[in-house]
Amino acid sequence: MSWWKCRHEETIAKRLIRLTILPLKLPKLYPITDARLTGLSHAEQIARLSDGGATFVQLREKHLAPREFYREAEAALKIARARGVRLIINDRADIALALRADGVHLGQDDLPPEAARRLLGDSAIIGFSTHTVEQARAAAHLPVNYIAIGPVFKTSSKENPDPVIGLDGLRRVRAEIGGMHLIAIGGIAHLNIRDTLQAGADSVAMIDSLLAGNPLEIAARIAAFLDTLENKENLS
Ligand code: TZP
Ligand code: MG
Repeated sequence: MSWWKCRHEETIAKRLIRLTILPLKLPKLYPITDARLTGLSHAEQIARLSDGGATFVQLREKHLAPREFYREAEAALKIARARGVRLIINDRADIALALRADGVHLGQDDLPPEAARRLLGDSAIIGFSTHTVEQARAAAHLPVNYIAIGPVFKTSSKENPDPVIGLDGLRRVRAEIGGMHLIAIGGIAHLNIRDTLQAGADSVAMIDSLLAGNPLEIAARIAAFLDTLENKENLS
């Protein structure tokens, strides 16, 4: 088979895989857990985030062994299921599969999204982190449900973050990825949320703005962000 025909068939195969993934309506607010920042278990964080109205949460754990992360995720999923919260597991497609969580969030060095899709099936939610316009452009052809781009602004929640892409970078990504759901991450707060959405983000993912400070205030912080996001006048 010629090189050209082979590449052409590969492109068609990729498009067909993308077509089997049903478009999902994802919420505008995407909280991410952080056990060190809050001093709370992931299950407890899910409960507080859900008290404030969150319905879609990512479980992110960078310090535990896989077995401990599995146990934490298992407990968190019980709470999530009881409260109708969709739970996405960061990094670990194996843990998402074993627990039948709602999906997985993959980074550039994790399992390739195509492989995670084969493991988890068409109905799983698969998200993919990107840090540059080029990475986002390539990700638009992958069998994922959303692309995350960031850091958009300076962040203190990630070790060794990539360079910030700013609102201009976010706008360029929006222009490159067609209708793919785009989640902005990194340093999102009340003062920049409006500009972030106007630059083309469909949703905002946050750690610090929701979880730093008194854990008793987590639910109120979520509720305040949801209020801002639901009240279009705040955003236009
Ligand atoms: N990826 C890019 S920035 C970031 C991740 C996980 C951290 C986001 O946290 P914060 O506190 O909302 O900046
Ligand atoms: Mg990762």
